[in-house]
Amino acid sequence: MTTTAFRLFAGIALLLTAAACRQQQLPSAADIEMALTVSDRRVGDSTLLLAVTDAAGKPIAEPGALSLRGDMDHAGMVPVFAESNTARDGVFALPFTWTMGGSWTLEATLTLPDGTIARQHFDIEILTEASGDGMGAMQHDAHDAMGGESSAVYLRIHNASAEDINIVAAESAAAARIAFHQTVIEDDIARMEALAGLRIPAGETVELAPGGTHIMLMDLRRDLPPQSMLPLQLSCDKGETYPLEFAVMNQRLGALDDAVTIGELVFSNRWARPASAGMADDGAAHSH
Ligand SMILES: [Cu+2]
Repeated sequence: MTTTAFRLFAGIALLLTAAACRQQQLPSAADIEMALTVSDRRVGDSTLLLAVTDAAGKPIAEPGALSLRGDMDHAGMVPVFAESNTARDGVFALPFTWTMGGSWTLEATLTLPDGTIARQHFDIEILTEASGDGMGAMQHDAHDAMGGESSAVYLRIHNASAEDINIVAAESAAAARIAFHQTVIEDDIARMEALAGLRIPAGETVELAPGGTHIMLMDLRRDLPPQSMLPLQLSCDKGETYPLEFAVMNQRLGALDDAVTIGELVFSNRWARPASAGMADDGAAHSH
């Protein structure tokens, strides 16, 4: 066999292999339909049923592995994940915990046995449980009632002095209301608790980070697009003010080279979540 003939033969063999692969019953990613059923749309435990079908609506018997990521539109909430690689008649059943009431986005990523990946998004409105601990419910309502979008601000504060410093106020032209919040997780349910301020102990460093303490911006007066800067001023109970700028970004990857010293405090890793001021006209059942 000449080299050319061999190449031709190898080429045909390759084509045949490709055709054989295509003959499996797996549809391409574009032909996959995912339908979601949620057992409970209230804060707490739920079971998600995700049915995978082909373009003709026929269940895919072996749909491979499914991973789910649930994100809340409330800035600062940690995503919730779930995974399964066992489906019955094309239906995955996954336990899932709604950690907070409000608007959620679920991203379903399906990896078929041949490595094909299909993705689909679902928007789900989760209700805050009416019963339960009154305090938590009240603070929840306060959160849910805010018009427009909110943002959260994070930073690291180091106190270089020998005395504790209490940050008691935050102001910014970008938001009508600003509060210090702490995410409290009880029985896998997260809720926000308002803090009177932030105490920075002498010689210590306090970190505000997603899933923990954050500075919440509510009733935004302007959009906070990624790559913009947000001015925000903190002040302590002795009257000293700390005018700061925060880099607006989706997430902070690694440390930021942004340390500034004002008085006895060193501020670094300053960033804020992107958000749009919005008009709260999305019919999301806000009462005011
Ligand atoms: Cu908050």
